[in-house]
Amino acid sequence: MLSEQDVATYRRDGVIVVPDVLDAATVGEMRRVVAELVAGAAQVSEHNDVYDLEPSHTQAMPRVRRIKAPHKVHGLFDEIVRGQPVIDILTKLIGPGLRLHGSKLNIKAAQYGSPVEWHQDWAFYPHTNDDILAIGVLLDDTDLSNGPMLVTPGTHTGPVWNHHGEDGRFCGLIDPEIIRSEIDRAIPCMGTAGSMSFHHVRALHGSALNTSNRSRNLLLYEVAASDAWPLMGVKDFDEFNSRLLAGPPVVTPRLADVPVRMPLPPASRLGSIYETQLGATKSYFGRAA
Ligand SMILES: O=C(O)CCC(=O)C(=O)O
Repeated sequence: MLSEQDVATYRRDGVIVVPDVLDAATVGEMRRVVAELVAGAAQVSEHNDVYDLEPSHTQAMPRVRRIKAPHKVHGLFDEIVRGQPVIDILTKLIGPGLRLHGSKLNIKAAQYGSPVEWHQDWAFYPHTNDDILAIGVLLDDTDLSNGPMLVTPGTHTGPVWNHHGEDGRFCGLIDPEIIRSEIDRAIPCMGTAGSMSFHHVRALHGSALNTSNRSRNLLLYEVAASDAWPLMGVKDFDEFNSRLLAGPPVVTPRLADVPVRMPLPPASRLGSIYETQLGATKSYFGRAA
């Protein structure tokens, strides 16, 4: 599924899209589960461990911005990331040892799905080395009209930008003024539903408000080489190892010469990237209503 050319492109650009990794039946089943989860938000009036809600959410009209940690919420999402097609691709990009760092399902609904401001994932979870990437599973056909994720090629080998706000706290976004030329070079991750993007943990990316009449749901899995250890520490070693996707537990982290900024002091608003970024005064894409 992944050619040598794809691997070379990933190493050069820090981003690739692999078409049609999942078949239509699997995508259909995932959409059914997502619709069920969104309907379940009618029971909820505030963000909780499962739901991050759109600012305009009401119980009468449930509007979900994100399902947090979907691999813990429904077995199907855990199966997908452990499936052979995904493991084969990951092994070529960052393997052989692999550990799931986390997952999230960004539900960018038609007409109001929230933007995500420009950032590098690396600023949120620095590790001892940067053999880490995020998989973006396209659950909808995605093109320029419905808010694709935008990634700037080559930024995965550049600096880690400041993601702190004027109050000195981590705020999860970069002042757009200082990355204007990188924003201008960004490319959209587009494709048919079932395709997957793979972007390096240091790659600069963001995405606009969805103003189209089609949803743009994106299931993200963050995966690290198993010898990349989080600099913020490991609280529960058994839980840490339960997220291994391939290879044995590792107690000898690999240390690489990588630029690091710690996400400290922590954001004033925690819970999701959307909340964290609200702590900033700057915005490139504008706020959702
Ligand atoms: O949903 C998107 O387009 C961007 C996702 C992202 O960068 C994130 O949630 O960290």
